[in-house]
Amino acid sequence: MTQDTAPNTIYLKDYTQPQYWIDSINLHFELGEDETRVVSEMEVRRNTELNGSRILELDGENLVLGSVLINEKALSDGEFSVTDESLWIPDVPDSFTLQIETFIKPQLNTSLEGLYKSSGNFCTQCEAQGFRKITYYLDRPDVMAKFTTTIVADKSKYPVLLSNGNPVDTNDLDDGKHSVTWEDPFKKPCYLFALVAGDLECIKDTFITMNKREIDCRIYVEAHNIDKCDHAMRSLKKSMRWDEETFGREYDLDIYMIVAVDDFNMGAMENKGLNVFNSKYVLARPDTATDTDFINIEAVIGHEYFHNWSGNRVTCRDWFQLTLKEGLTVFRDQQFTSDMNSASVKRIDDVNVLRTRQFAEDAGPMSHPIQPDSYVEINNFYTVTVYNKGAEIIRMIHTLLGKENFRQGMDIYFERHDGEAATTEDFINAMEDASDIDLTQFRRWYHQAGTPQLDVQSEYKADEKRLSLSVKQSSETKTNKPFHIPLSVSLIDSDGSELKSAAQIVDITEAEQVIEFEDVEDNTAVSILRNYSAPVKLNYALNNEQLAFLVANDSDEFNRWNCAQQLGLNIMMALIEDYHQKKTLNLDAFYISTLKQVLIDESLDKALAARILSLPSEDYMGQNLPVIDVDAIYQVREFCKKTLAFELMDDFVAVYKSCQDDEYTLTPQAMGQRSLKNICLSYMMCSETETARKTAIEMAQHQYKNASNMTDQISALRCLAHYTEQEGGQVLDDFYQQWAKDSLVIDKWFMVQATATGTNAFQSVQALLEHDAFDLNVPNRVRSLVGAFTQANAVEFHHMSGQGYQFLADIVIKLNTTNPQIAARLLLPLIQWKSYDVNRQLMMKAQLQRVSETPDLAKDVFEITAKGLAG
Ligand code: B3K
Ligand code: ZN
Repeated sequence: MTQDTAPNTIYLKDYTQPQYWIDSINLHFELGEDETRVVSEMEVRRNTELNGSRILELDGENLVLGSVLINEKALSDGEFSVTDESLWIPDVPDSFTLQIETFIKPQLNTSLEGLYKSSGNFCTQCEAQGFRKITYYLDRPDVMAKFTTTIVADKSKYPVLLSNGNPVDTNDLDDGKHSVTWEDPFKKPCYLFALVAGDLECIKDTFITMNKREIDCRIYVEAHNIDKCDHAMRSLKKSMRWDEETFGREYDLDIYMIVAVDDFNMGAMENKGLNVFNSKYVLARPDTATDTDFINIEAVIGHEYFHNWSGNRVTCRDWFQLTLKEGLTVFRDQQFTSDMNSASVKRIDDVNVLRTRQFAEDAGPMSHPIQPDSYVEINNFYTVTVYNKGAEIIRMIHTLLGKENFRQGMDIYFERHDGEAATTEDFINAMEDASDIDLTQFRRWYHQAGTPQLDVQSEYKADEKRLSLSVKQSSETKTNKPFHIPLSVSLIDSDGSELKSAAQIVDITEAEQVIEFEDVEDNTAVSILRNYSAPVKLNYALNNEQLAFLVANDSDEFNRWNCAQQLGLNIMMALIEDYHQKKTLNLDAFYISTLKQVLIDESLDKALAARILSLPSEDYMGQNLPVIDVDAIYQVREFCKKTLAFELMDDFVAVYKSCQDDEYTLTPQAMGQRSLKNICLSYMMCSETETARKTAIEMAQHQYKNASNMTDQISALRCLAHYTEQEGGQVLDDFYQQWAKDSLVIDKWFMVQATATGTNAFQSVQALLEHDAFDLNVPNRVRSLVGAFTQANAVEFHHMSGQGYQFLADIVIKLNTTNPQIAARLLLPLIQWKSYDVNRQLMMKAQLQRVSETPDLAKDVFEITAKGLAG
C-alpha cells in the first residue's frame, strides 16, 4: 500500500453499518508456484435497515481481477470499475450470487499479510485487513459469513491442506494435485479466515470437553521441529480445561489446529479452529527454550484459545472496538498464567510491562485511549495500550464487581452476543446488568488517554488514634475528568502483621478524597495500591525505612516488590543527582542491607526474591526523570550492581551454590530457583575485584558448559558476552556452532550481542546485519537484532553521535517497501524524542523527517512519522 497524497484518517464517529451483508462464501484456491487463482462465490444481500445506495463497493489490494459474475452472468468491463483499493459494481440486485476470480502471487508477498509463503509453505494472516489481499470482499468485522474453502495444490509439495472448520471432502486430482474442502459451521468475519498448505507434520492429542465431546487437537510444524511441540500441546489442553472451569466455556468444533510458522509479524493469530503461530510461541525443548519462553508459550497458546469465545464467537463490530476482544483476552490469559504458576510473580511481570512500555506510549505522541477514536492504519493500534492497559480496565471491573458478579457478567455478555459483532458498550452493559453497579463514570477509562496520577498524603492524629489518607487524582491531559479508580488499601502493624479488618477497596471517584481509619496505633504502615489495583502512577512519599519495612513485611507480595522498586528508585535518583554534580557515588548501606535480607531469607519464594533483587529497569528510571539521561542512568545502575557485587559477594556465591538443581523440571519452584541463581550470577559478574571476578568468570564458564537447559546456558552466555571480551567471544562462537541450525536459538544469540555495551558494541551490531544468518525479511530476526538494539540497549542506541538513530532510520526505510507493519513498529523509539535532551531531540527528529520523505511511504509508517514529528 503506497500513497501519493496523505492517507485518510478513519473515525469511529463515522461508523455506519455496511450497505450489504454477505451470508456465505465459497472459496476455491488453486495454489501455484507462479500464480495462485482464487475464485470466491458469495451470497450477497442488501442491508434493508439502511436505505442506501445500490452500489456495491468491495475492498481489494494488489489483486489481478479475472472475472466478475452476478447470478452466474459475467459482467462486461463497463459494468464494474476497479481502483487500487476497491471493486465497484453499480446497480446490483437486492440479493444475488456474486462470483469473483482473482490472481495473486503469495511467493512475492513480503508484507506477511494476506496469503504468503513461509519456509516454502503457504499460510495466511488476515487480521486486521489482510483478506482484501486475497480476494475482493467486504473486509470489515461486522460482515459475518459462513465459509467453505477448497484448496487445490500439488500433493507432493503440499501434502497438508488446512482451513477453518471441519474437513468435509478430499480428492486426488490429475497432474499430482489433490484437493481438500473445509467447512466452518460458524459465521465469522473474514479476518478470522485461514489457509495453510505445506509439507508439515503434526502431533495429535485428544481433549474431552465438559460435555464429553472428543476434540482432535493437532499441532503442525516442519518435520525437524516435531520434538518441540509437547509443551504447546499440554498448554492447549490446560487452556481448554481452564476456560471450562473458570468461565464455563466449552470448545465448539471437533478439531483444533495450531500451525507454527517462522515468518510472522506478531505472536499468533486466533483464526477459527486453525491458529497460526509464530514458531517462537510453539516450539520448546528444555535445551532450546528458556523458562520465560515456556511461560510465554503457555500464555500465548492460552490467549489464542480464549479468543475462541472472546473474539470469535463474540467479535468486534469495528476495529475501534479492538480492546473488546484484546483487553479481555489478555486479562483472561493473565488469569490463566496466574492460576498455573505464581500469581504474584505474574502480577509483577505484567505491571512491569505496563509501567515501562504502556506508560511510555501514553506519555508520547501515539497516546490513545484503549478505545481510540481515529486511526490511519489499524495495524498501528495493536498496542500495549489496547492490549495491556485494556486488560487492566477489565481487571478493575473484576475488582469492582467481585469474582461472582464478574463471572455472571461474562455469561450474560457471551449469551447475549453469541454470533454477533459487539461493542465495548455491550460488554459494560452486561457487567452492569450482572451486578447492579453503575459503571457510568468508569466508562471514562475507555475514552480518556493518559496515565492518571494519585498523590496520597497520610496524617496521623495520635490522640484520636486516627489515620487519614488524602488522595488526589490528576492527569497530564488537562481535559480528563476524574476516573473511577478502585484503590486497594490495608494496614500493617509495627510487628509486621496485616490488620485484616482495615483491608478494603476504596472507590476513588472524585478529584480529591479522604480515607479515614479509626483505632490505629502509632507506627502502623499503609499498604496501598495493593496488587496494583489500578493502572495509575502512585505518588505516596514513604521514606526509605518505611519502604524497607514493607519490603520485609507487607502481606501483599506484589507490594513487597513494588516497595523495593520504589526504594531502589529513590536511591538511584539521588545517585543520578550526584552523578550530574560529579560527586563520588556512594551506595546507601541501608539499601545494601535491605537487599541482603531478601537474598538470605530462605523462606521467601525464590522467584519473588529474584524480582525484588532486580534493580528498577533503565526504562522505569528514565520515566522518573524530567529529561532521560541514558548515560547517567546506565552508569548509576552499573555502579549499583558493582557495589552490590562487592558488598554481597559471599552471599551471592552462597545462594548461587544453594540454587543448583539436581534435575531439570519446569515447576514454578524450579523456575524460581533458576531465576534466583542467575540473578546472583549476573551480580557476581559485575565484580571488579580480581579474585571475585575470576571466581565469577569460572562459575559462568562452568555453568555455560554444563547447563542442562537454555535458561542456564543463555544466562551464562549473556554474563560472559556482556562482561568479558575474550571469554565472551569464545562462548559466542561456541554457541553459534552448537545452535546454527535452530533459528529460534540463533535469535537469542543475536539478541545477546544487540544488547551488549562498550566500545565495539555498535560496530558489532552493524556487522551482524551482514551476517549470513541475518535476514531482513524475517521479523523474528529483525526484532532480535534491530529491535533489541533500539529498545533494550538505550546507552548505545542513544549514543551522542546519533549513529543509532541513523541506523534505525536506514532499516525502516528498507522495510517500508517490504514489510510496512514491521517498519512502523521499529520506528517507535524515535517518536519519543521529547523525553531526551535537545541535541538528541534534533537528531531523532532529523531521522524521522528523513523517513517521512521516503518515496512511496506506506500508510503504517506515514502515520507514525506524522504523529512523531507533530510531537
Ligand atoms: N489478534 C491477533 C493480532 C493481529 C494483529 C494484526 N496486526 C493476535 C492476538 O492478539 O491474539
Ligand atoms: Zn489477542
